[in-house]
Amino acid sequence: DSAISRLSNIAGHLNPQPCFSTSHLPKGGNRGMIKISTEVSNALSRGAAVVALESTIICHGMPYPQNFQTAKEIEAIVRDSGAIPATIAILDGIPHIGLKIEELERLARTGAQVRKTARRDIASVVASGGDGATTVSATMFFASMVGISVFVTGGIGGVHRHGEQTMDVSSDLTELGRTPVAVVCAGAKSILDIPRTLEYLETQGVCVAGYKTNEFPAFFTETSGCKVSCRIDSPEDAARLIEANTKLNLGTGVLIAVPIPKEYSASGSFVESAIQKALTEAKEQNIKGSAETPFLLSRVNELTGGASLASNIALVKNNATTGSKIAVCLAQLRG
Ligand code: PSU
Ligand code: MN
Repeated sequence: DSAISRLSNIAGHLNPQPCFSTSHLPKGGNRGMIKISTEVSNALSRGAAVVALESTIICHGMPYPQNFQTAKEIEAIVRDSGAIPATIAILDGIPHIGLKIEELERLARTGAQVRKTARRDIASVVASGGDGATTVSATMFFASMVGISVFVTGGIGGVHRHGEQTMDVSSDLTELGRTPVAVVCAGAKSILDIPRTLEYLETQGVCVAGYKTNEFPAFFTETSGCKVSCRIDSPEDAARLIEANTKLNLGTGVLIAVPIPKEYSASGSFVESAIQKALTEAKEQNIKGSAETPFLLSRVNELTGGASLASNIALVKNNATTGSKIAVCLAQLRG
């Protein structure tokens, strides 16, 4: 299959960018297989704006059919903003960068049956030849591998509440500490311990930038009571920040936190009470580890009567608009 290129040949399709390096991959031999869609591959070789998108949000973050509808709309928003969308997932054991509509639909329909794939799961999903829905950590890994600098999602994982006892800290945070991709999100949900999440990001050396805000947003709400480490006020500001991070070879990701649009921000106490109830249920039912986030997301959605799903969809669309503008500015800056 000519569309499937050996990893060692990918570099030939790409415009060499300072951030793109395969040096972290094993040298020689079979470096594994990866499939980059023609559209994404062409965009990367032209140095055009490309926006990575994750697939856990499709399979584990939203129910069908809203997940399929939203995935299509997000790709359309990215295109309308002048960038090329690259949804990332593992299909039949092959990491895919850029999906066909049938592939998106297959993931959306199969939903939670698709294995949630964080960094630790990548090798096992590939080795077993199965399907994997990539989380923020796994999506960053593949985006960086092929030279995509901007990745749009809804919310990142973080330090879970009581994480100081359970040590349940999302690998999204360590990935941000080791992989130079800018992640555009609406902050972290208050199902997490937001102050400790930000402390951990500081430890990992991750720049957390507030987009037109000094406060780290809490996904459903614009504020969390926690300050960001820097503020940016335009896509140009964001592009300059990402480029500085790249040129300095810091090696870390950049987290760009965009508050949910005012008209969709759910009243804090409404969502908060649903979160408390979901957390209690998770504890009672002994739901832990990688099952916890999907459980809490779907319970909060049920308990808020779908209001949280509507807010979730609205904020991802808003992030797609902002993230695409950032990717376009970055491509211009890199000329
Ligand atoms: N938070 C959300 N929506 C999501 C996720 C997190 O508001 O869909 C998903 C993302 O894919 C994220 C992952 O990377 O959950 C984190 O899972 P964990 O907490 O198990 O690391
Ligand atoms: Mn976890």
